[in-house]
Amino acid sequence: MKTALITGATSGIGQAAAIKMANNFRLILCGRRQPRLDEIKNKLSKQTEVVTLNFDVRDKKAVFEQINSLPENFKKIDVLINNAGNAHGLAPFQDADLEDLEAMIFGNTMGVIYVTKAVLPLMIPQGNGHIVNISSIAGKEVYPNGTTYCASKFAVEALSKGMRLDLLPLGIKVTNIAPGMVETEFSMVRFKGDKLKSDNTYTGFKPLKAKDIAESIYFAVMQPERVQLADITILPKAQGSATTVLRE
Ligand code: NDP
Ligand code: 8X3
Repeated sequence: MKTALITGATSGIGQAAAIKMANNFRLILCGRRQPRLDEIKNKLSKQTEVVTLNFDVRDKKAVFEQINSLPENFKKIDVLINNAGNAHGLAPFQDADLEDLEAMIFGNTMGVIYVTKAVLPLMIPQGNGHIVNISSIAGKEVYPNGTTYCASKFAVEALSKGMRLDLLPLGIKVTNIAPGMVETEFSMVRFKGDKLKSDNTYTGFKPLKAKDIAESIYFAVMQPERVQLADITILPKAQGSATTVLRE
């Protein structure tokens, strides 16, 4: 059975991907909230072998230490899902909190770089593998007040394209998935726990559910070896662009 490492497996898209992929993969599930990691491990261990790793993707040392500490029987990784990430704040660039901007660039962009660099030595020897990077509609379009979140996801888009080129001779496929609005813990994090602002993000239309994105992740990784899905953009039916949403 193949082994998949999923970052951000404690909620939202990453957790839904873990649940979906437990059918066909041994799982390495990563996040910072240990009780959540324990909970999902307990649940999915009935279906497959699961190990958890607790690290902040912004912490280069922790990323490498944790991934290198995997038990020997988990040291061949076939699939990497770079999903961990969040938006922090929604404000004009000139007013945005610098620490929020750092959290997005270091988490959403450097996190993908650190985790991928740590995983590749465990993937390359097999002569094949698959990396799925979770970007966003914010990686395709820049919208007001989202400048640095968008920059962090534009970088993910470039990383996906560049990795696809550089990893080609190594037999490693790269899929970029760019969701529109998905109702997860994302807006609670973006608005720092302000439930009203978070709820308002999703009122008046049907947003995507985390499991909708998990279906596409699973579809991408279950393709025949010869097939490389390069880029998938997934929007709610009511969303036409990053900022165009048809609300009732
Ligand atoms: P959630 O807030 O529900 O989940 C985010 C996940 O990322 C959590 O498991 C969290 O785990 C983990 N995470 C966040 N920051 C870090 C960090 N610094 N180190 C380690 N883990 C981290 O949001 P989503 O499921 O919606 O987001 C998943 C991905 O999808 C993100 O990359 C996001 O940008 C992207 N996305 C989301 C969209 C949406 O509308 N929801 C749309 C497009 C893309 P923990 O807190 O335990 O560390
Ligand atoms: C999350 C979707 O539109 O809030 O990446 O940026 S959006």
